[in-house]
Amino acid sequence: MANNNNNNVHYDASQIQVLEGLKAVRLRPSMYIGSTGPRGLHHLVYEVVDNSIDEALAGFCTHIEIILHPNNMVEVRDNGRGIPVEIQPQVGRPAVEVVLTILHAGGKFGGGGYKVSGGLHGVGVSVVNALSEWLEVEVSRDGHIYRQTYRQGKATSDLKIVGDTEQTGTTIRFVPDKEIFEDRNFSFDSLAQRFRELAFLCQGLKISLTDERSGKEAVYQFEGGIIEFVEHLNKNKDTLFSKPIYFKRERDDAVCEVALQYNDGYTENILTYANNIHTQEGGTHETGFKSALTRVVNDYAKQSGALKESDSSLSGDDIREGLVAVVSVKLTDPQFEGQTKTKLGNTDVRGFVESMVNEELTIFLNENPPVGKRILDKVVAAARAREAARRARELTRRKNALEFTSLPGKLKDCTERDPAHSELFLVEGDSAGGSAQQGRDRSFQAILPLRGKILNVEKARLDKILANNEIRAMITALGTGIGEEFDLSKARYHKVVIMTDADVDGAHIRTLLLTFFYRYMPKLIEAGYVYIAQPPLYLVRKGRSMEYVYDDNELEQVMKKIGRSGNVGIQRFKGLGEMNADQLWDTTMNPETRTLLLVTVEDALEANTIFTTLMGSKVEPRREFIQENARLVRNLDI
Ligand code: 0RA
Repeated sequence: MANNNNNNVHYDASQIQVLEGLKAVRLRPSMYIGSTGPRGLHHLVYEVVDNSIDEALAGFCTHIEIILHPNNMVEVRDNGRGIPVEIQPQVGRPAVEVVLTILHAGGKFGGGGYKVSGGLHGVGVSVVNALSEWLEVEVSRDGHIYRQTYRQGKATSDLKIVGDTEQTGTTIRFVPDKEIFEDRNFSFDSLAQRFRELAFLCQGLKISLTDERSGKEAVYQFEGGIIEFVEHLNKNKDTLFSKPIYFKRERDDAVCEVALQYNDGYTENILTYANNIHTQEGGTHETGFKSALTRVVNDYAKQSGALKESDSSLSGDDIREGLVAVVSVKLTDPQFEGQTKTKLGNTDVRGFVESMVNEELTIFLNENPPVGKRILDKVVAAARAREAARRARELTRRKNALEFTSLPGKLKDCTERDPAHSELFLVEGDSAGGSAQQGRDRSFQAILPLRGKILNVEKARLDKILANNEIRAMITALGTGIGEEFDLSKARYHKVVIMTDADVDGAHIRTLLLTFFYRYMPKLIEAGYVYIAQPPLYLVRKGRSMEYVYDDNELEQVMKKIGRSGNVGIQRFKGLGEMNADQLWDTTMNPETRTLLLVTVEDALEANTIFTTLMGSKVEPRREFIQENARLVRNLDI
């Protein structure tokens, strides 16, 4: 590199700062982007897009375009004002170069104009530059197109005018550095999911994602903002009223928005955001929202006579049954706390959100009595059911203490007593249960046959769930308890294997079981205890030799290999019950030869959407989803 344009740069204090900064980022990338795995890789794109989002929030950008090119190149274009290009007096370099090369010179630079600033961890686009083997910025501004390129964060050219234009905007293209990122494969689905969320949160902003590798494309633009977000979350549900309720309030250094709508289900789904970051651990905005909601609905219930003065108040849980809400605040100076830095800490935000919801929701309910009535019917019913469930549970606890501690009769337990070496197979149907019982290695494999359809736990309240025999048997066999009383250390098996037929009914039962674990024993999934068995679909015989085949693709391969002839026979297993005990052992249960899929909950939001889509009241979307639900599941060879 004899002709590096940086040669004409004087090594003054600012230049040393640049080099030190880049070195720090490249030395410890995880400190800046979380990891150098897929998450960190995608974070690069989000960091760049966040800068364009800031420009949109400031009111100057209406369209952001993201293009995934072959050769690991990502392009992010916006039609904002363009990063300023004039010489920055303190540094003596063009502002755009400063933004791209000096740590923490990103969004805050330029002062004025920026009321709020997003950014996942607000590390700035210079971090992306430092971790890219190549980056190019193009600014359209003041009638010209300016361009500069960089390698590993260092300029490889000066900023140059390369053309003229009437437009304004910024384009950043970059290739993540392979010295930093082992896997540079961007996931269209992950990016699309996040961009959809961002488009909901930035009302009216158009975000398009084009994948030139595959030809896929997604365009998101929501004139309704978080109102449409709530509609989306409720799209497969029956709602209590047609339009989500929406409030917004602004003050000098903050804006808050709330959209909410009830459905006829029993779960609560409140998503909270601060500066477009999903605050998984909640925080002051969530607290403010919940306490205002509880108060307003209780007051309204008393005032309308649905609740008598002598009645005890409705609990927050009752009031949030079937509630879907999005709370989004944007602040000049957000404070993130908690284990994963996803808990909003700004104390004044609680009062800000709380008084808005107190005042606005009171007005709304008074002006919309039919909606108010439906909400009251729902929450009062919830309170009654909860009270009934509490009594039922207490009764069960006392009366049936024995029943819950003695193992269910249907369980064929193993002899092993160390949970770490014990496996529990949940098997669909009695006949398959029989084969599994004969085929298993009883020293460490237990069988629990499940008869008929498992209760749909999404549509039932806890009292009904606990009354269901299949579910009770499962809880008792597992030994962990359920919900708040769940205790992972009491698990009697460290592998719980769902073994169902490879057909639509099997997929349905599997989904019901997964929903149950997800809702009531999420820690069992997080601990990596839940698996899905992979029984074969076919047995292909040719003469004396035979081969098990696990899907249709594989069948095609196998048939190509052996060719069709008179002595070739294909047997299709319609269910586990059609396999004899040896076959079941060889193909599905023997640890030496089987494949198990580990169930993971990658992303609570996505899992939740999948489960609610699957388990909501409407049937059609469920069918489509069932085939896809393997997305929850990661391949694992054991
Ligand atoms: C600082 C100041 C101004 C705009 C920007 C930064 C800016 C940064 C990025 C990054 C990606 N797209 C962007 N668009 C704008 C305001 C400059 C002015 O006053 O005109």
